Amino acid sequence: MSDQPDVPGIKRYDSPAGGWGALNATARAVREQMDAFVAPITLLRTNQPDGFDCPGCAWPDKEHRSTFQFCENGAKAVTWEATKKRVPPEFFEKHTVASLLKWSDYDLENEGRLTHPMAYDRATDTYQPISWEAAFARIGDVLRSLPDPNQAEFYTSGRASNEAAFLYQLFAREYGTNNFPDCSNMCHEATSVGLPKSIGIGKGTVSLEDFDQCELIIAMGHNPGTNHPRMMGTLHECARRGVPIIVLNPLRERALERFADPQDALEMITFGSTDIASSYHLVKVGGDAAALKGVQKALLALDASTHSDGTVIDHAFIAEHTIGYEEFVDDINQTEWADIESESGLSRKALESIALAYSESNATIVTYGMGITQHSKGTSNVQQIANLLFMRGNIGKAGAGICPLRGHSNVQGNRTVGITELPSNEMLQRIEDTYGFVPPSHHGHDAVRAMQAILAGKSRVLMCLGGNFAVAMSDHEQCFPAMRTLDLSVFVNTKLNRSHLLVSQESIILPCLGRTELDAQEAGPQAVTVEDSMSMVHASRGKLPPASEHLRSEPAIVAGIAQATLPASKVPWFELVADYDRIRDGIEKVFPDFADYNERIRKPGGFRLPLPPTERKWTTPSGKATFIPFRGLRTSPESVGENALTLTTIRSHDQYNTTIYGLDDRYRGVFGRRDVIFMNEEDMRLRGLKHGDVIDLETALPGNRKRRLTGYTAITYKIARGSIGAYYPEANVLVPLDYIDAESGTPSYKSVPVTVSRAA
Ligand SMILES: Nc1nc2c(c(=O)[nH]1)N[C@H]1C(S)=C(S)[C@@H](COP(=O)(O)OP(=O)(O)OC[C@H]3O[C@@H](n4cnc5c(=O)[nH]c(N)nc54)[C@H](O)[C@@H]3O)O[C@H]1N2
Ligand SMILES: Nc1nc2c(c(=O)[nH]1)N[C@H]1C(S)=C(S)[C@@H](COP(=O)(O)OP(=O)(O)OC[C@H]3O[C@@H](n4cnc5c(=O)[nH]c(N)nc54)[C@H](O)[C@@H]3O)O[C@H]1N2
Ligand SMILES: [Mo]
Repeated sequence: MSDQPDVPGIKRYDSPAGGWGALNATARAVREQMDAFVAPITLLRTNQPDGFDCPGCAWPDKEHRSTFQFCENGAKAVTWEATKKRVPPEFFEKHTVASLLKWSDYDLENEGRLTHPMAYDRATDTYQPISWEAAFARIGDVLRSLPDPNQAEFYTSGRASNEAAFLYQLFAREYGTNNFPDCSNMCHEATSVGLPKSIGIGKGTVSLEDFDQCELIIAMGHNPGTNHPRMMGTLHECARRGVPIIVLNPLRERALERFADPQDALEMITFGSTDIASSYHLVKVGGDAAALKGVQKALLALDASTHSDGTVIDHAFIAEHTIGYEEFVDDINQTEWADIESESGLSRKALESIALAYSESNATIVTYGMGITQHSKGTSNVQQIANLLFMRGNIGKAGAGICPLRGHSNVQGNRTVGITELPSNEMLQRIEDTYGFVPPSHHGHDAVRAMQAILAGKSRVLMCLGGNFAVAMSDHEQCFPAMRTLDLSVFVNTKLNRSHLLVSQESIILPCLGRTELDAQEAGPQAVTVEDSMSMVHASRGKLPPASEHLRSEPAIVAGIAQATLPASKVPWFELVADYDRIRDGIEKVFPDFADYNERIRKPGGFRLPLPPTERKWTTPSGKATFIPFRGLRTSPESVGENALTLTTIRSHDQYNTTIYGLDDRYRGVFGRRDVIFMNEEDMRLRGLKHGDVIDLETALPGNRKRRLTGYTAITYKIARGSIGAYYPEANVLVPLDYIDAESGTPSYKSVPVTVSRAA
């Protein structure tokens, strides 16, 4: 890019990921947010057996030996929560909601921790302090006044502990609804819906030990250097052991190319690094299903070749453990190479090379993230990965399996303890047996349906246990005004965000403790529990003094609301909250997989929930692992308009979902700004654009409303042809609310047809 014009804030970044850059950034995060004295102790407690679980990501720790102290983005998550900055009532006194709406997401959260319960006052357009009891009473009054409990929505973001999430679903169910929109609906829902049909359970099957034994890793659609930073330690180890790592990603991501482990003294001293990817394939955005079909096709050909004589495919595994193979093979045979190449953007030769490497590995793990799930065929994408693994018996074998990279640190746990809009009869029966009320059995709303119900005026109350629902959702131009039409919105949060400012008839902010903080209840300091990406459940104990004496824990807030809403409740809310062991006893009764819950979490490292596929037990309707063919190749609908490109929306290195820690995206060479569009040089040339041109984007899907993002700077990047990238959440304005994966309801945030033009 040497002959490129200079563009402000865009610089080449030639260093490996990790290394000294990461240590510097960690130091900066500490300096900007925390007391220099408290910070080191806090960071050292992260992911220690008696410390707290890092709120940064859901990657497990080996034997719970923390490798945390050098994890840059973990440090950002911790320091952002444990910041010394505060948002007291005086702050709200000084700033009207109208004025705060002009602030950036970064500025809003960077003000610090919320300290008091606050209620919106329309006369002054400000939030005013309210007592906890008055807030609970008001919420109870409004909820009780609804003619139908299904007019309330109970959103959860995956940071909530098992204890908080369990109480929350118990409350909403006793109140009378299964409306559980959840961040998971925007995230790994394609996994939760797709994998049970393939393998019987909607979770990953590998453990960290499998990475010690694997012979090949295929990494698809995730960016671990930024989003699963502790996974880099594992990948680094594997790469050093000589395990090939094949990457499919439309963008060149530095951490997947080269990484210097800050814990490796030699690498640090010598400014060395380790190559991570053995081969890197710039698959088209949305081209994964086609790429996987290509690999499958090449694998079938290898198996049929005289040389291998039917030893490439694990025919014994397929015969004993699976159904649907013939139909699956038929579909692959009908798929033409020319179509596979044009849809995936990868050459037949490249896909054959992946198949060859796969055929030579005795134990393969496929890891994947949002690049696979957030498509209109996300569920099928996930099932294609399972199909590929079945072909060589790579599930239920040491060193092999499927590894979805979960998002929020406890998003998987929330699901396990009952946050679901589609409750099973078994769970409902057990709730009834345990607590003595009959929970509703009809299906409730997921995230998109909840927002649609709010838009239609059918849902009147929105309660949010964490998160930033309106901003995380697609289609801000529709969703933001919809929030204002509610009778009541309630936000349990640690920090101020834009959802709070889209005030309803009434809005209440309830400030809660974070993971890092001491949670003292009647029986003394409490531990909460979380489940990581590998189904390990363990305790988390905060130690820091709370950000304000007025904060309450999430379980206590849920209990307060529940008691005020349901005065005749069958659940002894305050008794449960006095000692979280009692909440866990309840979880164990409703979910028998948690047998001896309290005992088992007292052991360092906790315990693993049962994963039948690891023993080749398939809890599918047929009792077998199931090949599910993917008909056709396209993962997004035909675009309208000429010359459309496919937009993917991604996270920068300085962000946690809608939380913007800073304005840099170091590894992609972007500094101090987020208003950029990553484009392939050839795609730019064909449109008469050059590096640094200011452009407008418009969604190219059928429909009559124009969705535009204007005044963004196009920059050349190593990205697959036909694909462009922009940051989430800014680009959410381009994603129609109903543009979803029909099977799982997941918004197709990662394949939006758009046209680009020079800015007007
Ligand atoms: N620091 C930090 N950590 C986080 C988060 C965070 O925002 N910041 N978020 C948390 C949450 S909730 C989640 S869900 C995870 C998200 O973790 P990721 O899944 O890694 O998140 P994304 O940034 O959305 O990016 C996905 C990657 O997929 C690639 N990609 C985009 N489109 C496609 C495609 O069509 N095909 C393929 N193969 N790849 C594609 C992008 O180039 C990018 O490298 O991380 C969690 N951890
Ligand atoms: N275009 C596009 N949109 C996306 C995505 C994408 O890739 N592209 N990704 C989607 C995904 S994967 C997800 S998971 C969603 C994320 O959606 P959410 O989970 O709703 O959003 P977050 O940004 O993680 O929530 C941030 C807020 O959480 C609060 N918070 C932080 N810690 C705590 C805590 O301990 N307790 C409580 N109660 N509150 C806390 C803070 O107040 C902060 O403002 O966004 C989705 N939206
Ligand atoms: Mo997520």
